[in-house]
Amino acid sequence: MKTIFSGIQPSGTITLGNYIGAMMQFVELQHEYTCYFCIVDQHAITSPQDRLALRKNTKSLAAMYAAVGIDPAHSTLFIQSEVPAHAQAGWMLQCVSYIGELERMTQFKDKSAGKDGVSAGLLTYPPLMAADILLYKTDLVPVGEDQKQHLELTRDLAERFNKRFNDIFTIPEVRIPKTGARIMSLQDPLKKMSKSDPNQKSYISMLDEPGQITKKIKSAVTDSEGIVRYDKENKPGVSNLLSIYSILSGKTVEEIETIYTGRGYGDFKSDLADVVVNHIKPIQEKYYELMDSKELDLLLDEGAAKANLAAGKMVYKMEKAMGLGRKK
Ligand code: ATP
Ligand code: LTN
Repeated sequence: MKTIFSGIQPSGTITLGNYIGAMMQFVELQHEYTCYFCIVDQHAITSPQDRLALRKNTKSLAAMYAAVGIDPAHSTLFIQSEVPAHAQAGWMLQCVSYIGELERMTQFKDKSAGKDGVSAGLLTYPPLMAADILLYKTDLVPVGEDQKQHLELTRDLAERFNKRFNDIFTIPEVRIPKTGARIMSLQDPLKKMSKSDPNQKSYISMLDEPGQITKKIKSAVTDSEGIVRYDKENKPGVSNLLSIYSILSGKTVEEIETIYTGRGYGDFKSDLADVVVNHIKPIQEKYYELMDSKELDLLLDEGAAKANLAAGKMVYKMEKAMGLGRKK
């Protein structure tokens, strides 16, 4: 069986963008692959985090992974900082990365733009991500569109390491969903929906209550044409809502356009709110059940044990290849 690895940062509550772009793929793929899903808390601290909030978000993300359907019978779910091999491999891969290529990463440019006190960790974020992936001999990495560049760098680093030291890494492929790879902000449809956006109206959290969801969708930015029609270039707001509607309802965009012919945005938005609420409701129920149980800790303990075993072996190989310590 081929292997999948993916990670999500516990940097806030999961959004509908994370769910559609990443988690929906995970659930679908877990039956066909050996899967590792990670809560990348070491990536989250590349931007300032409140200690208690980070802990809470870490547990919450674990519960959300399980609530959407990540099944421990098929997938290994674990916390990055509980597997020291990630930091060890991350350091080794930093030493084969060039500062120039890290400075060219658009996520680094976006997150550091205009900020004082940008951490060195924000710059060296990609080699840690490469470590996450390469430690497990990963074949496929399901992510949203925004992570494509990081995946290209991961492949470059793996090839460079293989050539320079020893041929130990599998070169991973990226998997980006055909639709929903980039769910946009409800307030600025030219920006991606992001859980660390200071404007809460810009995203739907997977834990929002029905009333909040309806309010956020009703205030989503559209245009003045008044026609429900997919046109990403000229109607980015409506097109984004159409994508969400289509993915969560299983109807094609054309079918939805037909339903709303001759009707305004009001009806469309109100039905979309129902679609989102009905889709999220069972996930939320499962989530709250898990948050109250001891199941999560057991699941994460088991996940960390399995991940440590696999990742420890690869760190050994990396250190040996580079000549670290006394490994022969
Ligand atoms: P942050 O805002 O803290 O940087 P984020 O919301 O962008 O976080 P990540 O933890 O960086 O989320 O991403 C987790 C996964 O969700 C990644 O695979 C990423 O590609 C995907 N993802 C994030 N935002 C979106 C989006 N708006 N549409 C589709 N996929 C997304
Ligand atoms: N960089 C990713 C999160 C992430 C990840 C990974 C994704 C960290 N390590 C390994 C896939 C594979 C992000 O910001 N979304």
